[in-house]
Amino acid sequence: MKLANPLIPGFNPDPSVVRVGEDYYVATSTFEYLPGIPVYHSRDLQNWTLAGHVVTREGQLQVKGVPTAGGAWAPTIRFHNGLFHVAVTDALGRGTMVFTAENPAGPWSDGTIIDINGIDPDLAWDADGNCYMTFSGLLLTGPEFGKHLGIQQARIDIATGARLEEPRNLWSGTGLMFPEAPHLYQIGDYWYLVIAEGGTERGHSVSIARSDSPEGPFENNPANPVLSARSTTRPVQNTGHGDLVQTVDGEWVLVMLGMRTRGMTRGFSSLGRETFASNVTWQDGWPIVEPVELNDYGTVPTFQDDFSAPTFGGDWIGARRFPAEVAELENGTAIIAGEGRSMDHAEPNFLGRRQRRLDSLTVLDVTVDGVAGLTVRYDENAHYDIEFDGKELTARARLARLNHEVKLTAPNGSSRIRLFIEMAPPAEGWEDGQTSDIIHVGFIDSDETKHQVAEFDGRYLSAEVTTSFTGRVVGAYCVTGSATLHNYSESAL
Ligand code: 6LW
Repeated sequence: MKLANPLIPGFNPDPSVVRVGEDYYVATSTFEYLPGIPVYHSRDLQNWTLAGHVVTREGQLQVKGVPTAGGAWAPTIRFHNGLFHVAVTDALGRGTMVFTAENPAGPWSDGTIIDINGIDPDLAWDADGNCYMTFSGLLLTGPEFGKHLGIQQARIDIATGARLEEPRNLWSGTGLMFPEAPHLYQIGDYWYLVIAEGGTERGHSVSIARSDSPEGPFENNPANPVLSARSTTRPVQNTGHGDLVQTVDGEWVLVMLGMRTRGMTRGFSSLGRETFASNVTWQDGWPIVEPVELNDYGTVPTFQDDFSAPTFGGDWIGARRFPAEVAELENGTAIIAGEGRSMDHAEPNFLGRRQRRLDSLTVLDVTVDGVAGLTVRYDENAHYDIEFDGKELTARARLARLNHEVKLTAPNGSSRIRLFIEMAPPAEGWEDGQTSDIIHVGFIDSDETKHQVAEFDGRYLSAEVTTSFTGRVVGAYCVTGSATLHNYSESAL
C-alpha cells in the first residue's frame, strides 16, 4: 500500500484514524489554536484534504486562558451507530470530552464532559453496546496533579458522560515512561490494546497487547515495541501514538505521529509533530509495523490567499481566538485591528497557518497603519517577527527571556509593504550543519529584490526547544492601528 509520508505535514500531532466505507478520516491535536481539531479526509491514504473542524464555536473547548500546550490533546475519532465521535482531552480546560456529528465536516455537538480524570481518551463498544473509555491515567486535575496511574479503563454512559464504574488498571506497556494514547479494537478473535510508551520524544514507541475481553487481562506481545525510531538514524524520529485502520482492500495501516529532524546528533524538528503512516502485516496474531520512510507521494501545494472569498478558508487559525474574531474580510482584503497586543500576548491579533514544508518562502502584502507584521510562532514565548510601523522595520527574535531586535529604516514613505519570512536549509559544514534551518526575514521591493533585515537560527523555534507541544504557525499580526492584508502566499524555495 502506497502511503504518503508525511501523511499530513505540519503541526498535526496525536493522529487518530477511522474508515467509514471508502472514506478515511484523521483527527489531530490543536492545543490552544482555534478552530480546533481538524478532520482530514482521504480516499486513498495519499491525498488528504481538510473536511472541517470539530471545534468551530465558542464554548466547545475552554482554551482561553490555558497555558501554551494546554487545550485539545489527542483526539480519538470513531464511527458508531451512524454517528462520528471524537473523544479528546481539553487539557487544563473542560477536561475529558466527547463530541459527535452526523457529518465529519461538521457541525459537531457542544460536547459532553465525561467523568474521567486522565488524558488521551479512547472509545470502543462491545457487541452488547457497552461503551468503554480507555485512557492514560495522567491526573491533570485535583490534589495529585501530575501523578500517572498508567493505562486505565471504565465503562461510561456516553449520552450523559457518567462513569459507570471505578476505573480499572489495564496493561501499561513494557515499563517505558508515560504509557499513553491507548486504542482498543476487536480484531478477529482478540481485543487488542495499542499504546504509546517512552514519552513523545526520541524514546517514543508503539506497543501492543491482546485479550479475550475488552477489560483484560492483556497478554504482552513479546516483540514489543512494534514500532520505535529510538537510537536509529531514520529521517522520521519520535514515531509513536499510533492508531490502526483496515483498508478497503483488507490491508492494515498504522497512522502515528513523528518528527522530521534536521541537524546532527541533536536533531531539531522545526514543524513539530506531524502525521505519518506505515504498513502493517500480521503474524501469529501480532502486528508487524514497517519503519516509517519519507516519500513525496503527497504534495504540498503552494498556498495563496487574496482574501476575496466571503469567509476564511479552513487553513487559517488563531491563538485562543477564531480567525473571524481577529480579522474582518472586506473588499478583497482581510483587516486586522490592533488592540495593543504584541506576539508576546497569549491572545494576539494574529491570523496564521500551519507551516507545512521544511523550506519555504512566505510573503505578506500588507498596508500598515500603526504597527503590524509577519511572524513565525511556536507560542507567545517563542516567535520571530518582521514588523513594520510605516517608517521602520524591526526584525525580532523572542525566545523565552531573550529578546533580540534589529532595525532598518524603510526605503520609501509607503505604508504598503511586502514582508517575507524565508525558511532555508543551513549551509553545510560543522557549525552550520548543527541546526534545522536559517530563518531570513525582511521585505521585498517592487523589482522583486529581497532585502534581509536579519537572519535567525531556526533550531530555537523547534519542538525540542520550545515549551509548547505545537509546531510552527506563520501569519500576520497587528499590534496597534490596523493591518490591511492584500495577499498572502507560501511557496517552496
Ligand atoms: C498527548 C499525549 C502526549 O495527549 O502529549 O507526551 C499529549 N504525550 O499522548 C499532547 O500531544
